[in-house]
Amino acid sequence: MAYSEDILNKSIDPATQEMLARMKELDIETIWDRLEAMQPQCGFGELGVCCRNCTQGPCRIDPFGEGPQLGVCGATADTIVARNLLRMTAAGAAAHSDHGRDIAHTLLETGLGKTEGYEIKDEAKLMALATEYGIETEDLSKEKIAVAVARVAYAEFGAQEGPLHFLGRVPKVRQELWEKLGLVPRGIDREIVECMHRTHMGVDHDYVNLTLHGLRTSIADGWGGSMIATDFSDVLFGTPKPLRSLSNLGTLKQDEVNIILHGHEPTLSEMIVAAANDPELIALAKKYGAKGINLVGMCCTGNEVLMRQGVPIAGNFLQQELAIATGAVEAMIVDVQCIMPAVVNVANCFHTKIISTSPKAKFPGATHIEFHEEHAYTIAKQIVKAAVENYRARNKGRVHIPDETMELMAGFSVEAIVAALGGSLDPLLNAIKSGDIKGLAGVVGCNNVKAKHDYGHLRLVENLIQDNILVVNTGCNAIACAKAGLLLPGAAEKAGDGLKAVCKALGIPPVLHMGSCVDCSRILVALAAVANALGVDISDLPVAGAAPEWMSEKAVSIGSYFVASGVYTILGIVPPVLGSKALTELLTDGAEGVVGAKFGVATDPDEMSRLMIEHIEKKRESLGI
Ligand code: SF4
Ligand code: MSK
Repeated sequence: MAYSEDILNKSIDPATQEMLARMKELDIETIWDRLEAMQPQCGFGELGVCCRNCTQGPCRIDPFGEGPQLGVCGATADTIVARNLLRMTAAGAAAHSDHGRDIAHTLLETGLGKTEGYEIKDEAKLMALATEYGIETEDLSKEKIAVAVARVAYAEFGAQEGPLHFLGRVPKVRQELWEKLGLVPRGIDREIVECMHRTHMGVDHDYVNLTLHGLRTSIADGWGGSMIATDFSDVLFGTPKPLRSLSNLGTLKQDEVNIILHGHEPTLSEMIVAAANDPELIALAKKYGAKGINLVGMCCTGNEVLMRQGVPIAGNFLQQELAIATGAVEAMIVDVQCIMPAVVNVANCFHTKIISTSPKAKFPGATHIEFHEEHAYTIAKQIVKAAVENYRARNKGRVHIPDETMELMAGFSVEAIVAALGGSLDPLLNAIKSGDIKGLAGVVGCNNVKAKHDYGHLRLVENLIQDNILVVNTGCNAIACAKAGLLLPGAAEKAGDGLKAVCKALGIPPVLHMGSCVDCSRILVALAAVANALGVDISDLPVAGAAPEWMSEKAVSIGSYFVASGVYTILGIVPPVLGSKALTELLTDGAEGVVGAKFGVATDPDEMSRLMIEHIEKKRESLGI
């Protein structure tokens, strides 16, 4: 089908193009329409030079040097931009870490026997965590060990002194560097609170000092809250292993009850998966004329249930409204993060129910069925039942599902990668040393309506694999790659000869899906393992990171902890820092002399891959390989 230039400029994904045309035809507003209506967006905000941290403002610095150069209190552009960035880091780290805390809570309650439907699925990982935490496990049941482990993790959030336990996973030389720089986080919550304190009116005005605290806070996220989220989810729901599934909007079914799981946390979604298989509910669906119950995921809750249960993934961030506009969705179940309030407006044009479930995230106009672990399965059944009953309200004449699906292989936890390598990292290290694999790239992050949907993700990843760089990914990048077929072993045909041969020998794709946003922590663990095996720091490795289409504050924290950990990281969307030349220079240049890595910014994915490849080649040269 030929679409207008306007639609082709919005997305390169055929299912998205089709639904954009459909929504135009139905006159339903999308995020792209709202972006257009929002023009021109505030230039001060884009540069990061506006401050409303006290009521003497709002203040903004004139970027052209003609108007005010100081806020009412005397704050400079450097102070204001650095404070704003630190608040973004704090919000991102808080989102990830609060998610981690919730998973620790579920493990605690499960160990205490207070939850319904949960069990400890990966006992080996629980035991490994207990050892890492120094917990004596002899003669203890796995439930008692779970309680002890969860209590140690709980304490990590409120600790007043560091280091966090998982910092023991960081290469020694980097631990020492962080110690020297004062970057070792104390408690996770403490660092986030301190961000808010420092950015309060009249506290920290030194952009370098503010930025260093941003790095420390991000470390508390990556090596703290996010890592707890990942590891504890693995204990409760199982550590992912390679599996096959499907992606894109064509995973919605004409003749079944369609339920979309959207958001970030696996606690509820895992129970919904179980409830959707309940014979009683399937029988009810059949009674109403549906052939069954079809669960699909979206964004990172989707990634969580894809990685562990093989639940198909319907799309990434920019597809949430479009999925509802298929008219085939009985319920979109949402928890926290990346859920646009506008989904309620689109749902109002159809029979779809938006069911919010978290006490932390309510959506005006949605149905709220609050989720609590103590009655997890009962509530999950109630939610699925509401969706099934809503099938009767579906207007079959308005159903329009794009016929787009793509197979994928996901489930590459660090453990799964090591297993695919035959039980040790050696084959990977040898391939890196021989040059068959030039290096590793972590490509992560969101979609952003300001960038052509999925284009930056795919172009960058294709360029990298062509140049024999093995890509690991998470979040919405992984979903973009899934839809384009890059998560299949057959995608090795698109890779350079060296990487192609390695992938074929191991039967793996050249792009390995490692999970949701919090699972960027898996990438950190993998990098630490490679660095330790080579006896070097992470900053010495031929690796680079990128977030081609990022939009969320979580991405600021992720980018920061990658840089703090020694990974050169390129952003495809310019962060709001250009209003401070000094801070921009610190992030994109000076940081390298401090933590051995820096940020890059490139809005063109070809430029982005060029910079990453150049960096990887430079590191190979320094390592003498
Ligand atoms: Fe203006 Fe200073 Fe108040 Fe910010 S803290 S709003 S720069 S007076
Ligand atoms: S869902 S944070 S849009 S990756 Fe994790 Fe996607 Fe970004 Fe949300």
